[in-house]
Amino acid sequence: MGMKKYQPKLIEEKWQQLWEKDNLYKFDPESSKQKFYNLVELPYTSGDLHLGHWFAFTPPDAFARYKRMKGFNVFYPVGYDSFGLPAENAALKRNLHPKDWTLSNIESMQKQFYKMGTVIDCNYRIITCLPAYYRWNQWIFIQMFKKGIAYLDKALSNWCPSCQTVLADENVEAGKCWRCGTQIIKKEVEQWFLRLTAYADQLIWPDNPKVNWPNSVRVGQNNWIGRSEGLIIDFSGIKVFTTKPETVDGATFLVLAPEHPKVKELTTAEYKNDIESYIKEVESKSEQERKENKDKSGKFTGSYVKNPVTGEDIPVWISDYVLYGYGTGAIMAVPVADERDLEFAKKFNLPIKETSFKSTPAGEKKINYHIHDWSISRQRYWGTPVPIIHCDDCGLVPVPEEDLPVELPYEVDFTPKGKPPLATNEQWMKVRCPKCGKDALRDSQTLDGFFDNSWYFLRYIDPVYTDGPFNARLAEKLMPIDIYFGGAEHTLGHTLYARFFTKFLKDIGLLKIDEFALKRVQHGVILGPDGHRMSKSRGNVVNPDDVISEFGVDTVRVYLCFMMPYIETTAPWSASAIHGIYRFLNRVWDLQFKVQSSKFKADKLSTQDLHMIHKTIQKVSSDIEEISMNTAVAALMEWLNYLSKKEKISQEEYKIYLLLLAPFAPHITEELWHELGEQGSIHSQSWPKLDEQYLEKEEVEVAVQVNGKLREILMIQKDILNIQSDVEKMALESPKVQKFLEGKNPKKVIYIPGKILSIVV
Ligand code: ANZ
Ligand code: ZN
Repeated sequence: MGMKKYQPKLIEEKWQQLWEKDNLYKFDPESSKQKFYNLVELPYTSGDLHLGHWFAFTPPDAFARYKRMKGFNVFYPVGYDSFGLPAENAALKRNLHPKDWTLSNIESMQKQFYKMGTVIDCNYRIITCLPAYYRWNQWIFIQMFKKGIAYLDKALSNWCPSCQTVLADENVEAGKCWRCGTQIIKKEVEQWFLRLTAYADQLIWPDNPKVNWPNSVRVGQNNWIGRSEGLIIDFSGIKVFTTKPETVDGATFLVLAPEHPKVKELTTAEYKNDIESYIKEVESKSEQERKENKDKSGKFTGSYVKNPVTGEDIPVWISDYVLYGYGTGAIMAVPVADERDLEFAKKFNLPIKETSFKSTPAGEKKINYHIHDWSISRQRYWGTPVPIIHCDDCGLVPVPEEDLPVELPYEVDFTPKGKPPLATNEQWMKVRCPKCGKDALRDSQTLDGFFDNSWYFLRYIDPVYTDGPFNARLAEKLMPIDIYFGGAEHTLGHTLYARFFTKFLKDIGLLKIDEFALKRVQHGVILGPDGHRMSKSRGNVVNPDDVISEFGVDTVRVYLCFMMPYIETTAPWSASAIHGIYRFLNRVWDLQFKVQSSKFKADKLSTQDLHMIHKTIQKVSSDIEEISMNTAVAALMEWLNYLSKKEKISQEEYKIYLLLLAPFAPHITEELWHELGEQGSIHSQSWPKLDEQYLEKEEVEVAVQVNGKLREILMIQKDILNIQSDVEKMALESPKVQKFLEGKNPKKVIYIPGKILSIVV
């Protein structure tokens, strides 16, 4: 006989150890069952699993358990995104080495995952900062280099003076560094780029994609890519890009970006000082600021060009609202048709002229993209070394494959000094050129962490594979990812980069798929009890360890599934609600004492019992499929209320209850399952089968009028009640209605959902 009282502590550790001992969650990639690749974005190794991690991982874990019970071969790995600036900054602050700091964080995070009671098979884990992983970053980088997708270039870049590194545009927030908040400056830096623009067209989402990604993500990515078709038109040797070539007759001046190379030759002596001081002024602005630019500023160069349609001489100005990195870096201004141009014309008293909207001159067709090539290298230490050798004679030479990995040296002075830390380790830097054998130098930059996490999901499949970046045979079996959970902050950036890598890997013949994930689900954010984002400085951080020691893991898991919808919502932590969940599990526990022993089989289930069973099976299953965990748990609470009112409950209904609750509360259900005398784990059972005959057909009466008179009452099923076309079709097919239509087509049909369908003939 088991415990009288629910004591999560005694149950939870016991089962976690038994599950591990029995290899319950061992994944077999060769299984003949249908695969299901369930994935959550890998966590960054910041130290502890905070409540946000628990919220991100718990509903997916419940989902994975449900899919297992539905008979799928579920693959649910987790790894550690462990390179990057935060580790380096944190280590600097604590006077530790980033590697030591990171590896000890991983150890504690690993323990916390274990404590969560997840179904994750830890044998499939990757740690991106270890050579076994990053050698394949280097391998992929070299393939990209050979195909011209990775290239070295000088570019005016966002530079964080405090972190002493280049930042990608997405990492600049309102002109400031996303990490440290320092004002970004512009600096010309030699760096590596990935030619994202070569894939821009392929990355644009079609209207009806074959995969199930949220519309908001697809629209966001398409806007970011920003494909735009137009013409290049020549104004006395200055080329402008326009999407409205039909308005050339309304172009009354040209505006060049201040960085445009022609500015110098166009500027006349009289305006030289003006122009030069304006250029200085603009240098400090970020691209984002320039795009948002509210108050127009600019200067006249003193020169004129010919409008190719009207033949008039029009003045040439410079202004920061024209970006050098887009189109040709020069525009024709049409104040009547373009608001920014109008604002500029008004401010500087420039002419405003009508356009015929028919004045297109011949020009060269051009497709532009707003997205830039991806700046991928950082002038910092804690990342994958760029596997390229700089030789005075041979130029850029990739490290031969057999010499990979180029290991990141441990002994490096990584305090920011304005030159990459790796460059300070001369011994490491010096190398022989693989082509000519002369003295050469390594590349001193490292890859951005977003490189690591653009393909990690392929490495999970066989983390110890040595013949290539990933096991292509198994990848063919297990890819694409069936559901990819993650944060909304990765709409731009990570998920687009991963799509880009997928397309590149397909181009070099390693993959056969176009998209890496069939479905994308973006979770919301859990706030502190005060309704603000949890942060140490606010003192509103809820520590999962504290709550677990008070209520147990299962309560926290059920709470996280129940408190709010998983998908893109925010809600505060509620201390009273967690008590409510704890009471709920206690009631589930106490229900065992009402279970009829199987000797009393005669005690049959009533029609209403059967109805409750199957209604709940249906609701919980379909809600879990939709990742609507909160409503699934609510349905279980409703059924519990029903069961609690009964004198006795049957083994059969209690078993089904436990099976439905198992994905959410794996420990308590396992314990109670065994209390019922079962031998195998509840987590290896099949999901309860729905028998539709026990579901009430939920139908609603809808009155049908023809020319204002009631002619028919239709019984409409609830699920189509709001679909006018379906209800209308049923009405028009009804013989009673047809009689009054007299073969005529309805002139007008008005539908008040759930009430009246009114047909006028
Ligand atoms: C004349 C015109 C008339 C324009 C009109 C628009 C409306 P998208 O759709 O983003 O490609 N443009 C071109 N290059 C630019 C640059 N480097 N910086 C700022 N603006 C630039 O927009 C293309 C339009 O944005 C172009 O068409 C050009 O203005 C401007 F009624 O030419 B248009
Ligand atoms: Zn050489």
